Amino acid sequence: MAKPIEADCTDENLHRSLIIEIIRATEKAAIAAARWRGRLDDIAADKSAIEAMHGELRRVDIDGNILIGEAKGSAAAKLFAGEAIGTRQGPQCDIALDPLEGSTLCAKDLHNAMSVIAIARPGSLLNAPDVYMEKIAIGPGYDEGIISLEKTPAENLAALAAAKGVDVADLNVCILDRQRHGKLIGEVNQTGASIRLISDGDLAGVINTTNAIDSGIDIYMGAGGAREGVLAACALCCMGGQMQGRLILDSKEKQQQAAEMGIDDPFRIYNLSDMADGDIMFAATGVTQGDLLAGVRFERHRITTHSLVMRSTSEIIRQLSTRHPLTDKAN
Ligand code: VTB
Repeated sequence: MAKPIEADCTDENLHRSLIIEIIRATEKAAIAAARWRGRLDDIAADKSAIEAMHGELRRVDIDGNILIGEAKGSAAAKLFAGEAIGTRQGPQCDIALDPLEGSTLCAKDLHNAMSVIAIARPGSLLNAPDVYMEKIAIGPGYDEGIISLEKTPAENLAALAAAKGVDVADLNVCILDRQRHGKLIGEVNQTGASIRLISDGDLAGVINTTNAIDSGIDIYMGAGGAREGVLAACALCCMGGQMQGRLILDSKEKQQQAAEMGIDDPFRIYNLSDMADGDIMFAATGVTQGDLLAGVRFERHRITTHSLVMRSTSEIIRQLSTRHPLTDKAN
């Protein structure tokens, strides 16, 4: 007989069956969001995704704490950081989630909107405040430490080009298209590297570095949301790669908020393992079409979703295509 989830968890490890539980939640959220694809209403898309993910997660046998979640007062007052989730009948875990990463992408039906959840043992994820984070990331297969937030963009690109055995001009750098990145974009442009400017969705930007051949992205640089930073770290923990992050705490209020969350050095550079460590499970389902994941497909008799589900301890990465009936049935 199968052991109950709690009995098969150790202090370090989650039960592997939780993988299927979290993927159900990203699939449901992605389908709900996809109904709003291209309808120019990011708030409605977000709200639908939140409701759908909440409906699934509350049924899971975990004693879950949402560490990285929706901002309080956001589209639906659910899935916010600090909320307890699950039946409370199972193991304790910390959860990082974004029911709809890239709500503007979804509203405009642009590439790479996705629904995401990461789950970990308590205390193994960075409790990041709702601020920006400066990020740099590359995929797996390079010597540790070849990129660093302490180096200039030109130094980082020269190191990566040398490690790949190519010219800097052969590298492609993914950066969020924002005014705050004017200096960074100028410096990267000066090196001769090409730039993929994205309008939103820097979680996909980081994840895409793990598959440079298909995505064309060699490195991610720039400042995006800190919560997307922690989710990206969870993904790289499972897929391999390197990442550093530094919170941008540029006001007394933000430093105070961070201090209350246990962050005493506002300038600290976090390595991957400082942001996500141990047994991490990560699931993502595509909402719109993406480089890594296809978007939700609505057909006459069914709905098809495409997901990625992985676990750091097993290093197994599954790509899952799921057919759903058009109307909800008991599952
Ligand atoms: C960032 C980025 C996200 O929104 O949070 C961005 O990390 C918000 O940045 O992937 P701005 O305040 O500059 O718009 C996303 O692009 C989408 O949620």
